[in-house]
Amino acid sequence: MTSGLMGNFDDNSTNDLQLKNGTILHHEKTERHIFEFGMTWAVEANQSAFWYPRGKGYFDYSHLNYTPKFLEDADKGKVTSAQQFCGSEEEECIFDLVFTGNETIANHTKHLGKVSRERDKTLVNHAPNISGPKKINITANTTSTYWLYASDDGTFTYKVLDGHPYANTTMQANGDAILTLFLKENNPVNITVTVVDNFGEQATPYQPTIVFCSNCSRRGTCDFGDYLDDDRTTYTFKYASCKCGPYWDGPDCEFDKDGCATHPCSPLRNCTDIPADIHLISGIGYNCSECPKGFISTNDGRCEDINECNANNGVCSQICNNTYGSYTCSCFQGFQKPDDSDICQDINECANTVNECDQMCNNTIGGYNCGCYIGHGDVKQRGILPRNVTILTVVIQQVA
Ligand SMILES: [Ca+2]
Ligand SMILES: [Ca+2]
Ligand SMILES: [Ca+2]
Ligand SMILES: [Ca+2]
Repeated sequence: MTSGLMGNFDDNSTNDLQLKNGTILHHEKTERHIFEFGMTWAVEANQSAFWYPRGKGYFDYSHLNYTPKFLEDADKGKVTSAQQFCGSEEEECIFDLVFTGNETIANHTKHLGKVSRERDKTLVNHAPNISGPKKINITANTTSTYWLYASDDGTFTYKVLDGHPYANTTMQANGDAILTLFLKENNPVNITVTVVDNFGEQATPYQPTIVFCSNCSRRGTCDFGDYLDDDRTTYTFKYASCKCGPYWDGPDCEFDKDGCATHPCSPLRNCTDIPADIHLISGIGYNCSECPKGFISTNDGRCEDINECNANNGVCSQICNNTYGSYTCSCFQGFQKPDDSDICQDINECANTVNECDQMCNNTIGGYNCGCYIGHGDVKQRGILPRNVTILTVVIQQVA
């Protein structure tokens, strides 16, 4: 434990003034007592640890016989009038006025005392603190409010450093403040707020990250947890994405959503988008066309080929061939049909070179016969016997 002129640092203020001989000055410590206490600790010539210039020594720097003036010994009337002149708390001023009688000196002392006390207060002053939410969500053209908190060992006021005129603060009786924000434009802004205490000392400024939402064209909702990949983004200013719902699309819900984008219709059906304002009412975002001609819609919405041959033979007179999306009609052998008709008609083989008859040709429905003139060998002998051909003997009358 330390001891001596500076006390003994035992957290007990009643035993601080201990004389060198061990006596403790307890009560009613007058200025004289305190002076005498100090003098008991005065260093003697053989105890000095100082180095002195050549030719000088301890006694050149010690005035052991000097006794200062003590206010308690002064004339009481002078003290009272000095107290009135200086103010009862201004001890330095009172002392100087009592012993010099000079008001100019006393006033100067008073001024120095004041400056000194102010400096002391500044030295022990603590800087204020400010805090608030790290992230602030702002929707365009909408007022947002957040709480700010500050603390200090004295009084303080809030001050918006950056962000005028978008941000302002309203201090509450308990020292907290409401930060009110209103942003119209969507270009990045910085908002910094601080508090300044009664000594003019400023807190480390509070600067939140702002997440700004365009308001999604008033067609969707802001997603403040999901940022847009916007070139204007800064460390403290982000852009919230929009959830546009089923009707609208785009970063700001500015586009009509294409209901056909996900190809909702079955193959062969055409998809037509329905405009958002109608979609909003009907709840339907697209239209699927009917199945094309030759197809029929199944229960699950697919388009299935119609087998036209199942009904009335497809209106074909002879052979019906189903195809994907249509059908064709064709004819048995010996029949043919014009391109523009489904009706098969007999081919008159005798009227063209199709027949293989040597002498006589007789057309039949679906075929033809060959015959020979009288006296000529039969067909077999000629080795020519076309299919569907019967032997026919015909008498040719000579025309006179
Ligand atoms: Ca302070
Ligand atoms: Ca649409
Ligand atoms: Ca078909
Ligand atoms: Ca024929």
